[in-house]
Amino acid sequence: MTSPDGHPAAGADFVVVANRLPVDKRVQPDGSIVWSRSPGGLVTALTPTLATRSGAWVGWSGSTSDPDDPTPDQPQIEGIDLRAVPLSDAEVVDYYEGFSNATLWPLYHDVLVKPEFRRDWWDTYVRVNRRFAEAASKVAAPGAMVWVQDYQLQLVPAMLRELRPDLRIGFFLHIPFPPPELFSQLPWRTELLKGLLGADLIGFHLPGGAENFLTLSRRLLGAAASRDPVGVRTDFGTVKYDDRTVQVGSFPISIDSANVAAAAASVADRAAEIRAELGNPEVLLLGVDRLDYTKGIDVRLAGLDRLFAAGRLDPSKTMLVQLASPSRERVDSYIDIRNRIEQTVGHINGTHGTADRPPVRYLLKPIPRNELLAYFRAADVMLVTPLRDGMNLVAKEYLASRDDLGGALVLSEFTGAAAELVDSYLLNPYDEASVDDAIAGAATDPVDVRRERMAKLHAQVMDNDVDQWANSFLATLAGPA
Ligand code: ADQ
Repeated sequence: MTSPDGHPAAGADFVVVANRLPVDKRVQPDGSIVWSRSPGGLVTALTPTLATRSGAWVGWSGSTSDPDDPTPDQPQIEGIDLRAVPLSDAEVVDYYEGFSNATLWPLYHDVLVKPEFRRDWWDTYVRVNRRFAEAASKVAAPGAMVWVQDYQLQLVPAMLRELRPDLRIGFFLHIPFPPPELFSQLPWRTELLKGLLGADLIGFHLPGGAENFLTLSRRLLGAAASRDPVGVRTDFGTVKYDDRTVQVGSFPISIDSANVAAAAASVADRAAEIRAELGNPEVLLLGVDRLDYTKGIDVRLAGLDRLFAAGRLDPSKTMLVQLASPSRERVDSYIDIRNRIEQTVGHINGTHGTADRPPVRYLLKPIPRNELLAYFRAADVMLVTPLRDGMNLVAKEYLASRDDLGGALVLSEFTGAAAELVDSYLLNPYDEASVDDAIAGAATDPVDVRRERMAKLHAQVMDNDVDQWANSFLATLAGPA
């Protein structure tokens, strides 16, 4: 049933719009397809809200389809109304791998690699964003709340507002929002800002991102933008644009801490087994990342190489396990970083190892959830060394896993997480001495020093979980009661 102006009279009161649906596809040996819920924190955080409010989730299923195919993917899982947005192979190349991950991703991460600015990618980004906006407009009930996620969909808020001015629209950016000098490189910078300003509330992890956004709105659009700080966790400002007032704020994301802590405690035996399988090293270092040039896997490997060479760590007693999950494998800069990492691992093992005991173990594959938690529980030192990262959930997962108060966290200042996790071993990834000192300190400080730090960090993550993040964003979006 539709109302006179074409939108559904009945529909979802709460709609999440994200690049991906929260599902994984498996093709059975007989060719049939099975969908399972993917384990991300976002879906865990939003499931209760989606269930209580008649919610829907709009996104891409992850597999491409022929736009003329009469039977596109229709994934189904229990509890969430999924609305698949189809993408063709060519659109994945131009919208996802191209504009999202070879233009916006490097531009928003300090230009660590040179962003490519291509008109054809931009055109596809616009077209695909419109498709997402149309899908959301069809499923949202009158006056519904819609929450658009992340850098792949920055034009959706304005496109959706044009289709459905009755909606309450929120947007959250999961990656850093860059300083004006970098953002201004983008040939389509004003279009992108206007796209975001279609929202009623725009959220960033940190006040710095919000601040950059306010400055850019003022400079590029001449909008009246002001800052109204009310504390570190909720730092609000407003932009007046197009006869509307848009709220801007910071909402540091977190994880489902209690579930992670309970699941990690239940795999303590497996953690001991992992250490034994690795030959019971005196110090077990761990890295866990999507294989991405922003994550600084090369930074920690170079640090380890120097610490071995200088005799500050003993390669016969120290081991690094680096777990990397493959990511964006067809994008050139990802092929480059993979080659560099594999070469450095070979160099360290060849130089500092013995035939039966290479000091670095490197796995390039996704690790099942409980096994990953067992690794967290087994590690003496967790190495999180990005050159730039919006938040970094691995650091928080590690801390939640350590209710035994064992272990130590080495954390780059260039992560969003560093703003909250001030008791970790902080380092500047651009400063070799700082990298080496942080790793060596975390590996060799007295146990009581490390325990004291871990007690504070564990409590921090247990007290600030993803439910709070979602609730505070949605309460702000809903406005005063
Ligand atoms: P990501 O860049 O993907 O997220 P992150 O926040 O660290 O980075 O989350 C990665 C997730 O993948 C974690 O849940 C981690 O456990 C999992 N993972 C990593 N390596 C794995 C492996 N080898 N096997 C299995 N699982 C693995 C983006 C931003 C971040 C921001 C989040 C959320 O780049 O800065 O924290 O969104 O907003």
